[in-house]
Amino acid sequence: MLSLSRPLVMGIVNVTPDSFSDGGRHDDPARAIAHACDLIAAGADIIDLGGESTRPGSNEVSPVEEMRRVMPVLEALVQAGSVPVSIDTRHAEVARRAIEAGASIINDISGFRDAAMVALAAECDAGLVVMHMLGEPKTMQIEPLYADVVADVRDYLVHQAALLEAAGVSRNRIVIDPGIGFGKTTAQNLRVLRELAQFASTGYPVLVGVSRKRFIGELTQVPEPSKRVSGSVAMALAARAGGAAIVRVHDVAETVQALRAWEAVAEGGHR
Ligand code: HH2
Repeated sequence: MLSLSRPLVMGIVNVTPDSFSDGGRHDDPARAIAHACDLIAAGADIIDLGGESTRPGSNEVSPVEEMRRVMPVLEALVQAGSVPVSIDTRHAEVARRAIEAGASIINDISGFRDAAMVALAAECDAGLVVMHMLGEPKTMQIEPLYADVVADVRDYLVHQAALLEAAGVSRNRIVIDPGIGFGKTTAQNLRVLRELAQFASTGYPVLVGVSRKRFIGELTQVPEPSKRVSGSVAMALAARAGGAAIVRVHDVAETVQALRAWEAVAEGGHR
């Protein structure tokens, strides 16, 4: 099991033609594997492998196509064995194949809504990331409404975690994620980040994914996602300050360096 005594960096590898930031760059297995190796060399503690873009407005990809994209990469990374591999999927068939092939974490952006995903979670011993998303990627950004975004999202995550525990999953396998950008306006994303301590105080480790997201572009007026690195690093530090245990990022080297520096001040680590 991964230790959470220091913040962990989860490096993103999207084997997709259409992810919002790196779509089409690693959609061939050899390129995806090389990119993952670069992220590991840059200090990634975990690789999060995805075969479906879930950017706002995207269409669902079939599990067969998703497996075709991710499995060769997953197998190579598991064989290399340097860091745990997380499978970013909302499809139980894909998660099952990935676990059978040696993935250590299921990262489900639909928050284990699917009973088949809950059953799989109960059968295996993988780590589980339970993320909040309002509805579906296709429609989630159309007027997202909450009574209170922080309380609603936190209560939902605690409810989903309890559902997993009731199915037999031990609490220490669960990580919660408020799902920045998944059915949330810029103001709602900022409120969640500002009040992240309310998620951390549930007792579950918190994962935050802000990397290169649209709201950073909006706040900093940078339309091109790959140019949002500094804004993303700043947001990752804000998440860490709010108690995030894991940050999910594209720019691993930059984030690792920033976290080390921040940590030295915050924790008085380097004496
Ligand atoms: N964000 C994305 C995908 N998966 N998983 C978790 N747990 N948290 C997140 O915030 C999160 C996630 C979206 O980012 P990306 O993978 O870069 O883009 P796309 O969905 O277009 O592939």
